[in-house]
Amino acid sequence: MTITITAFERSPDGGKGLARDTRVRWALEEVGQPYEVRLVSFANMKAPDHLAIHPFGQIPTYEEGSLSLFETGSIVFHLAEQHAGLLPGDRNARARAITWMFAALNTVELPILELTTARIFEADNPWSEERLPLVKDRVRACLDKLSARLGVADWLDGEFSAGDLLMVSVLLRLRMSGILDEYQNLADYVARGEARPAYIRAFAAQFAINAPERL
Ligand code: GTB
Repeated sequence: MTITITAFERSPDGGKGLARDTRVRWALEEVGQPYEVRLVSFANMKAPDHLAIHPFGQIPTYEEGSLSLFETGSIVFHLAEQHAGLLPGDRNARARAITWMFAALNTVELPILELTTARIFEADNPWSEERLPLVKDRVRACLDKLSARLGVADWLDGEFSAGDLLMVSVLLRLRMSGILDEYQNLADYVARGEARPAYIRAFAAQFAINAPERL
């Protein structure tokens, strides 16, 4: 059955791979599933056809036969359940990998999103400069613990899993801020993720659409 995902017609990041379709593409590549992409404009995203699939009018979405999904966590989980390669077979190891998926999206992504908001959307406010260090420190408080837990391991819990896929995707957003480089083991962890052939294919596919020279 054909899998179709949605992505920005023009990602505001100009192909840096930061829009959330990249993590879905990465998961699809990890499990070896071919997919098609329907590109949507900001106006399309808020139109009834798209809202029927994504109630919040966002990307990415996932369609496969009669199944439509939204939320990257749910899409990656669905792929990981349906295909080998993203979750371990052992029951407990599988539950721990799923826990890392939630940790990436519920614990680590939140302060990172807050930092993006502070750096980009609040930058013009008179209080922005005063607030930014506080927001950065909240990111560091989270990374201190993540870095301590990862230690010298390659991945968060044994083999690479959907938990690592989401954690690396979330951490990638920090690169521009310089904070990731304060944690050598996390910077290396992200680099390991980016070096995976599946990630390279996913990145190239989104770059082909969003590269500045195409726009
Ligand atoms: N929780 C949802 C999920 O995980 O799927 C969040 C989905 C989401 O925020 N989608 C964004 C979107 O559709 C795109 S990824 N935004 C349009 C809207 O809400 O109207 C967020 C994003 C946007 C831009 C960049 N960028 O330019 O760097 C990076 C990430």
